[in-house]
Amino acid sequence: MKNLTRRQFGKGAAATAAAACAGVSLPRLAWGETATLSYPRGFLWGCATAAYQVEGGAKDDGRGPSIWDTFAHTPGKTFHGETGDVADDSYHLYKEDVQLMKALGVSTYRMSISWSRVIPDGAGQPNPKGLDYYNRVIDELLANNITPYVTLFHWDLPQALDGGWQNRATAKSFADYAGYVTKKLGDRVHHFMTTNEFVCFTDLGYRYGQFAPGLKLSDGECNQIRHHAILAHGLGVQAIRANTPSGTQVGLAENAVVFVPVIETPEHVAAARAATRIGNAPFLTAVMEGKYPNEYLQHEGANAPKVQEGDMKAIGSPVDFVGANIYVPLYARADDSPQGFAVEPMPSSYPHMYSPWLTLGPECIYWGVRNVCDLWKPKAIYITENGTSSDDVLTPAGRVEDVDRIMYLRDHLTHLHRAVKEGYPVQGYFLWSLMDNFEWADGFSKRFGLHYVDFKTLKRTPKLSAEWYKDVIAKNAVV
Ligand code: GBH
Repeated sequence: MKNLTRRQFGKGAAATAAAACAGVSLPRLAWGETATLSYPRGFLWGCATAAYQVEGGAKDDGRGPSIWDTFAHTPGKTFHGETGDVADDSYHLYKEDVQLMKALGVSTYRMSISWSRVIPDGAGQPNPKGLDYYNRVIDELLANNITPYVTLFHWDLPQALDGGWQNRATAKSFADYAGYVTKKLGDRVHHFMTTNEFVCFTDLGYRYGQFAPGLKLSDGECNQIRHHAILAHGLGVQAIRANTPSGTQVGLAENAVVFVPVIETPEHVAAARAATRIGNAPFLTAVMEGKYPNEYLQHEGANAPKVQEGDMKAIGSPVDFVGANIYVPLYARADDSPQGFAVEPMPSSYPHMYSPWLTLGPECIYWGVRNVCDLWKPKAIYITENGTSSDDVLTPAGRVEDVDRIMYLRDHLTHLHRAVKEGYPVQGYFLWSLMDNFEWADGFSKRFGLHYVDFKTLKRTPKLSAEWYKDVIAKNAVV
């Protein structure tokens, strides 16, 4: 009798049991050979950071204040009143940071631009010295064969913009800024993301007050702010296209809520997909469909956003890729409700990483990709962030043994491999983060880096997870 191929072997328990009964010897790997999960050739391995979290240099060379400077300097808003005034001082140490990346072997770096460094008042007069910093960083990356992926807005809104995201004019100012910067950088940068994580700079900033500007407005006001945010994205896409060479890839980085089917059966899979569409209605769904789902508008009723002629068309401007920031799952199941799904409450015993919100469930990275691709068929998708905090301790020997971070990353990359293998167009993975940095309201109390940063001396030390990621990149595989 013929040996089963490894593929047939994979077909399941029934085949295996049948083969065992028939006394068939199954092919095995040679001793010492390992069954690694290889990624495709050309898969992009990278790291991510954001301007306010790493740069410091808050007042250098004419940078204007952002709402995060104001918020962090307001007593009681961040952990121990910590601010991004100095952070990792990447403003001065960027060459060292590029060498950290080079040592890891990453081929790409996702960074963001501080709007108020480039246009201190948010609108009007640019500050060439601010732009020069980004020219230097980009040239240094390219000289080291690292491809920059640039986010234009990662929450640090210029303080001077009247009314912030409450003001519709901010969307237009963003588009002007996006057009200006991409025109200057577009000769060397070919991948731009407009905004990072709508919900964080709208709801968390204006509805729940946890993030800058720290307001607690009403649902209706918040819906309008969300609308201005996605409008900024859409007008931004148009401005970038108008100012960059054809072929420039434009997308966004979004932390769409990831719904995982409780059990992988057709009805629960469909429920998770439907939940993805409705659960992200004001953000990614509106962007990908150029329309708010009726369910959302009906649900919000009088609180629904006021939409002007042409807004939805701009919002739905085609993107070249979706960037997905994926950290945590939510579980969905099919039910008899009109919407056809229910979201499971998380039991109090559900495990999490060092940050309480970082609940485990590494299959979220697979379902995040699959739901988005099945719903909207983007041409390309990147994991623009994934990573974890850990209670890292630098030993006297100068080591950080962050085995919990390695566990988290290994599990996620194992599940991401499934998406790649099934043919979803996953082009790359950006690990959050290159180094410990200013973790917003958590200040410096939550470390997400592959490199430990001593925030007094600014010395960077690779953690065990950096060695681990370097090995993944070298093998282009997860073991
Ligand atoms: C991303 O946000 C950000 O893009 C990045 O800047 C950040 O450093 C990184 O992840 C790690 O957090 O304290 O329970 O109120 C991830 C989404 C939204 C997760 C805000 C934490 C606060 C939850 N974040 N959320 S809680």
